[in-house]
Amino acid sequence: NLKKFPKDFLWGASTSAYQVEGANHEDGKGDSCQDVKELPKGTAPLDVCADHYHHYREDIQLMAEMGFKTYRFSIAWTRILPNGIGDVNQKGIDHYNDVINTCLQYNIEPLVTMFHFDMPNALDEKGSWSNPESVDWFENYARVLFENFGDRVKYWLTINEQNMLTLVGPMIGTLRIPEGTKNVVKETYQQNHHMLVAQAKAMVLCHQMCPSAKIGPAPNISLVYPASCKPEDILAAQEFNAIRNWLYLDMAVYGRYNNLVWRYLEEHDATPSFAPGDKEALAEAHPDFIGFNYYNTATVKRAGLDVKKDEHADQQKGLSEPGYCEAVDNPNLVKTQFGWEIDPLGFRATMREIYSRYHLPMIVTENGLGAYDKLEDGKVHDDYRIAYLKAHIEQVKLAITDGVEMMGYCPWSALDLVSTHEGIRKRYGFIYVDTSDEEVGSLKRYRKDSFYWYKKVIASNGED
Ligand code: BGP
Repeated sequence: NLKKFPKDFLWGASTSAYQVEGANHEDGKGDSCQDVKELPKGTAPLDVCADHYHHYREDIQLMAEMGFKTYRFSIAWTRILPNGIGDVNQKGIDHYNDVINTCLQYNIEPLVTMFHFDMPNALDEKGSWSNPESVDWFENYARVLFENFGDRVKYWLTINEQNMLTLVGPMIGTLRIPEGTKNVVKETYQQNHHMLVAQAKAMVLCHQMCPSAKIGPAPNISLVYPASCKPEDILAAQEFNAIRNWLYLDMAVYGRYNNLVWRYLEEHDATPSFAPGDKEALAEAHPDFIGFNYYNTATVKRAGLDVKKDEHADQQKGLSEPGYCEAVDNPNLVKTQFGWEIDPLGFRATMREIYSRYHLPMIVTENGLGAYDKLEDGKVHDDYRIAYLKAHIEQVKLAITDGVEMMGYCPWSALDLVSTHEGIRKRYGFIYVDTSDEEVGSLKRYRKDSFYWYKKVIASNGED
């Protein structure tokens, strides 16, 4: 007795500007923190990526062929405002106008992320999110976006994975901790506070300037499991759930800090300072829906102060919290080629939990399998990706049957692009892009097996 996907369910897929566009010095674009960061050895440079900047028409046409109802992409702040603030770059506006119009021409709703890991370098040099002015910088950028694109974009996402920026920002290359910082936790959570207020102001502004548009956050939400049924592990999992997940959604929806997080901040002498007006802005703002990225769950056991944070942890591998918990492998789950656990049932549990806490419509803004794909005779037989996505889509259906309001599903990624730290060899797309970490290839696009499979899924509205 499974319920059906709603008729207007937004099937699509996602990308982000700095990982897909390339052309990062073209048409007046300013540098972002990603353009100047030192890349891990052997990963593709970001000046080409999938060259979506020049291929977007062809790419959107392929998305239309798959039957996409939505395309989630991010706007590069530095194409619009090369220095983050100040002069607007008309060529950047023209570019995204054309991307948006091309989507609309194919009846694809643009789902636009305002900020996906790419702080303008000029603002990075002014301290990035550690500077209290960052709230105004972001609000100003949001205003320019709403002014220029608000007449056509119905769905906005504020900040991609703010929780990952806070937990592993230096690894992603986005959160900057000033040298000599004595209390790193305090500094980190002050920056996090600025992002939260910036997000709140952007939501308020969106509702004022574009009353028919909808806006929401896009954190990475994954349920945290206790490693055992020991009561202390249960408490540890609750605490890490609060630090990893609920802080961000409690703030976006209710405008207040989660009590367990506040206790953690107090213990680290790290409670953020509120500027005048912050409290009001946080209270006034409200999202229309919750966007969230899901790749897998996390599992923790209670641990003492001797536990170390893993400086090299990526977004999904173990994040331990000294004095609180240690990340452990879940022996019940298998892993991808890149060591990420695969947990479709955890996806349903996560959707249930988010909905029962916030009762807002939800859209999956990322979910997917990174793998080494092989192009042979113009084909990519990615049955492993089909299996992963199929298992997760089944869980969306089950969550809908549970009564969760699901608006859409946008796996990562529409086409192959550069991973946050593994190069282009870690591929996620439905569309194969002929290029590698070693050299720029023909950039020709190929339909993977998953392309044809997803097309059928969309055509049958998730019944096939
Ligand atoms: C998310 C990010 C994306 C994307 C994805 C896959 O955390 O929002 O930008 O890259 O993870 O991660 P990775 O590229 O590290 O495999």
